[in-house]
Amino acid sequence: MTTRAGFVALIGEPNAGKSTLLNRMVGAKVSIVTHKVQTTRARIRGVAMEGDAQIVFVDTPGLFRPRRRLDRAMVAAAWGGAADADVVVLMVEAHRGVTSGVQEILATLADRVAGRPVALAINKIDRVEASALLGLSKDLNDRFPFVRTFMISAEKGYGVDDLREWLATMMPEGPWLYPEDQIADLPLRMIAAEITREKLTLRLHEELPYQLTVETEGWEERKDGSVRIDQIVYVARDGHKGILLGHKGETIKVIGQLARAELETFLDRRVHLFLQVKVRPNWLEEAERYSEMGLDFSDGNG
Ligand SMILES: Nc1nc2c(ncn2[C@@H]2O[C@H](COP(=O)(O)OP(=O)(O)O)[C@@H](O)[C@H]2O)c(=O)[nH]1
Ligand SMILES: [Mg+2]
Repeated sequence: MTTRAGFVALIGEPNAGKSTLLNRMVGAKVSIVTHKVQTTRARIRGVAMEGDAQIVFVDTPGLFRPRRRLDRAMVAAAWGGAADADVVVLMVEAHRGVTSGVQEILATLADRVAGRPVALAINKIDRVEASALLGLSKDLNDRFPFVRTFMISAEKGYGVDDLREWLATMMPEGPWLYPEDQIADLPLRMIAAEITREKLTLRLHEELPYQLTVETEGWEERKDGSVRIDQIVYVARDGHKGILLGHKGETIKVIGQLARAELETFLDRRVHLFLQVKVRPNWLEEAERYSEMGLDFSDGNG
């Protein structure tokens, strides 16, 4: 049997649906998804099998105009993912079309991918009339030599099988990179931190989700088969800590319950989750916080 294996980088503006597509391809939730932009911070890999091919999807933080150090490190991780991949898939939202953000991505895409094939995936086709898609596809293909165009809905699953089958044919011949049953290449402690961060992001408003980070401090397997997980939520300000805790600690309690429930499903066992909130005014400038997120601190120099 000839096996194939390679990397596919999913790139696009924040909220394009990259994490949703990765999760669907993998068949499990390995990357967190929210309706808010810039949810994904690090490069997350998910592994999908298609016939004899192993496709390693690399979810990336969105490409946008970075302002803060964290933003710059995220954008660098995203472009880094594209440069390392065998195939790049640019995701564009059907209902938003060729935004200025998409134009900015297209402006440097050719240089960044250095000859690697780039496919276009017009996503969220469930949100538009079919008749609008042809024009958008033509417009985008006039702007960049995409090797293929797919119309998909990552959320509903439309067109996703076609995309995966085509990607499989594009993978170079070679041995599989991961065991056949592995779906993600992210340490469990990091996935656990991401799950909590998703619940925080969904629950908290405005800037707060972008100003916090979650780290798994302790992971203790217990004799009864359960696991005790200790996590720290770092926030930048006292006021943020207050909001996060809520009246009599109600907010953090609810978030902890939601995160624990999802962790139990994900790990398939009982979980005792302990969340601690710490104020660290400077965490956005601390190298260690970046390595915990899987980002390169120096990429944020700018
Ligand atoms: N209607 C619709 N919504 C989608 C689709 N794919 C993703 N979304 C939603 O778009 C938002 C952003 O998705 P996400 O995967 O986090 O985007 P990312 O920032 O590119 O990783 C979430 O609310 C998703 O549920 C789709 O095909 N159709
Ligand atoms: Mg994402």
